[in-house]
Order: sequence, then structure tokens, then C-alpha cells
Amino acid sequence: MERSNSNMSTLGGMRPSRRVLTAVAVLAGTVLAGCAENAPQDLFEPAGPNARKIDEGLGGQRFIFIISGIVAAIVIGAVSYIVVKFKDRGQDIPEQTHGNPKLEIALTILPAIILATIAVPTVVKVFELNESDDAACVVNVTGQQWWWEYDYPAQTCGGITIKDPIITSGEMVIPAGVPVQLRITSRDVIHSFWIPALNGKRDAVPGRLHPLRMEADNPGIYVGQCTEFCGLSHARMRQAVVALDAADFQTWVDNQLEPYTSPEAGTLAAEGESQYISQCSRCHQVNGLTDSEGNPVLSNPDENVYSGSAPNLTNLMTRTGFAGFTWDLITEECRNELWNAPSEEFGDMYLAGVWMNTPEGADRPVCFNEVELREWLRNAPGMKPMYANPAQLEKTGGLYRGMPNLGLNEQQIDQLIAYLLVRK
Ligand code: HEC
Ligand SMILES: [Cu+2]
Repeated sequence: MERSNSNMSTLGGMRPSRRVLTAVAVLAGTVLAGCAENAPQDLFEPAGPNARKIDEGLGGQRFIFIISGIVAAIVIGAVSYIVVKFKDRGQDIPEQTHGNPKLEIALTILPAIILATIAVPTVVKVFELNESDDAACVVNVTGQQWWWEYDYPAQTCGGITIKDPIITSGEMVIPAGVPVQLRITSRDVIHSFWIPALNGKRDAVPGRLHPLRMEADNPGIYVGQCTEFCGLSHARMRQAVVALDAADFQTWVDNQLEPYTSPEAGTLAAEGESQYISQCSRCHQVNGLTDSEGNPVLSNPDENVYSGSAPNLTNLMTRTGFAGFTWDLITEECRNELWNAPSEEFGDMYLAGVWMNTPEGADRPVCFNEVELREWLRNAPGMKPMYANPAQLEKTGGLYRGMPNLGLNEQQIDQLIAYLLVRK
């Protein structure tokens, strides 16, 4: 027994003291990395009233960390003291005792007090956080493999009228300083929606509607990622909430609802439009698009995609990311500029999107990240593993999970890019 124990502790060729040191170094590294500046998913940097409620005050996470920190320090201190003081130095085994009512009562009451101190204010906060009936707008949030869809019913939102429904993906745009009621659900498996700077997480479960209140103090972009393992590309399912001031939110709504105009005949973009109709419209919708006979082109994702849905591509270029907000529609440089913009300048930059920093009259947007969008059209499952391998399709009854490789050639991709760019 003795021998096998000592074998265990030298496993991997590391002595125990070395292992402890390594563990401490890894832990310290992780903690420091977590404190790094520019960590947009930092739990300790709330940017809205709900996240602040989770962070601060009685029952907040700081309060709980302090109490558990004190308890941990006492326990670790006592254990270390005992380990050193009573180390086996060959002394006699001490006399065994049993029963110490004073100690037992103290050790029952003390933890009960500690737990009650944590539990009572926490439960109160949970109820407060669940309130969402003061919300001024509604956004339906639907998770699917592996992206989020946001649909805005026609409504008046923070004083701004959304006269027709809007459907978008990846980035949810909301007015800053206005409480928004999210109604979260899923079309396939369970996902979980979390924007750490704005609120806690909420699961997206098929067949259920889970409310969550979202409010951002100031204009800016607040990012997060799906936090419920949901299959192959779970790690590539990200999301963002973009808060804009009232005037910018109005502009965003107007842009989304602008009527469709076909690109001028004979242009590359017009060729892209017909490519789009033949290659893409069976899964994707572009609102207002009509075919050569003037009939609306309607998508049919139920017959092509496992979740029964693909992102609505109307005004794709008003977004800054794509495919589960995992790749950027704007270049890295422009993204850094946008994400770090002061809140007064953020709205104008966001609304300009790929056209940010572009001189008046130029016909190519300076901030457009063409490389990754082309790569996506060339071979989407090569970028984001999606179970789109046709050999596996029998398992989903012929339906794709995610976007398949459509075998487009470079010329078709040129046309499609030109088309997607024309639409805002
Ligand atoms: C079989 C269905 C299907 C077809 C056909 C299809 N797509 Fe997709 N596409 C999807 C799905 C599903 C997604 C979401 C994938 C993800 O993010 O995980 C997607 C995502 C996208 C995105 C990212 C959108 C966003 O907001 O995140 C773009 C852009 C796109 N497709 C363009 C096209 C174009 C252009 C075509 C035609 C050449 C096309 N797709 C054909 C299913 C399809
Ligand atoms: Cu997910």
C-alpha cells in the first residue's frame, strides 16, 4: 500500500512539490488572464442595471465571493496548521474521543448562519432579476445550431415605432437605457443566452419561452457566447447586444425596413441577385426580393435545414459579424476601433459598419472584411464544422445542420459578394 502510494505521487515524473508549484502557476496565470484589460466578457464589469444587481450589494457576487473567501481562508489555514502540527513523526496515536456537544452545536449553527446570510439576499435578488414587466420593448430570441435569431414584432420600442417586424441574427440592436424583454427559445437543442456585461444567462429550450430583461446604460457593443453545449460548433456560437441612443436606434430601424431595390440591370450585383435566387433562397430570405416575373422569392428552410431556419439575409451589411457572430464582416482593425469607441461616437461608427472610415464617393467600403465572407461562401463547413457532410445526411432525414458547401466558383462568389454589398 505504502509503496503504491509513493508510486502514485511520482507519476508523470514530477515530484509533489513541483506539481503543487505548477498548479499554483497555472491557477495564477488563469486568474491574471481573467483580469486582463479589454476582456469584453468580464463578469465584474457590469454595463447595465441587471448585471449590476448581480455584481453588487447584499447577495451580489462580490458579497458572496468575500464571504466564501473568508470561509476558504479559515478552512485552508486550519487544515494547513493541522497538517504541519500533527505530521506523523512517529508519535503515539492520540486517545480517541467521541462527542463534544458544545463544538457540535457551534459547528451546526455557524454554517447555518453563514448560509442564511448568503441565501436570503440572493433569493430576493433572484426574484428581482426575474421581473421584466417594466420592459418597454420585446425581442424574440431563438437559438439554433449555431447562431441566434432576433425578431422584433411590430411595436413601439422606447418611444420608437417599429411598424413592420424585423428579423436579424448575431447582433441584437436595442435602444440604450431602455429595458427590453427578451423571449428566449430554441428550434433544435438547448442553448443558453448570456451577455455577461448586461445580465445573467438564460437557457433557450425548445417549446418554452424564457423571459430575460436586457438593458444597457450606454451605447456600445456587449458580447457573449452560447453557454450550453449544443453540438459540433457550440464554441462558434457567439452573440452580441448592440445598444444605440434613441436617434441612432431610429436610424437602424429605418435602415432595416427600407424597401428592397434590385441592383441595376447588367451590373455584377444584378448577376449576384440571380445567383442568390438560384443558390441561396431555398434556405435564406431577403425581404422584398422578387423573381423575374415579379413573384416574391420565399425561402423554404424547413425542407433544407434541421432547425427549420437559416439567417435572414436582408441588409446583411448592417451587421458587423456573421455565422454566429464568430467571424467579422468588418476588418480586425475596424472592429478594434468600433469596440473601443467612446459611447458618444459608437452609434455613428456602428451604423456605418463596413462603410466606416470610407471617404465620400469611394465605391468599395474600407472596413469590409471580404476575405472571410468569401471563404464562407467557398466552403462554410470548412470554417465552421456543421455536420453538413452529405454522407451523414441520412441521420437528419436529408436536412443540413448549418450551411453546406455549395461548390460555388470564384466568379459566382464575386457576383454574390457584389450583391450582398449593394444591400446596405
Ligand atoms: C441548405 C441551406 C443553405 C443554403 C442553400 C445556403 N445557406 Fe447560407 N446559411 C445557412 C445556415 C443554416 C446558416 C447559419 C450557419 C451558422 O451560422 O452556423 C447560414 C449562414 C449564412 C451566412 C451568415 C449570416 C449571418 O447572419 O450569420 C451568410 C452570409 C450566408 N449563409 C450566405 C449564403 C449565400 C450567399 C448562399 C448562396 C450562395 C447560401 N448562404 C446558401 C444555410 C444555407
Ligand atoms: Cu448553442
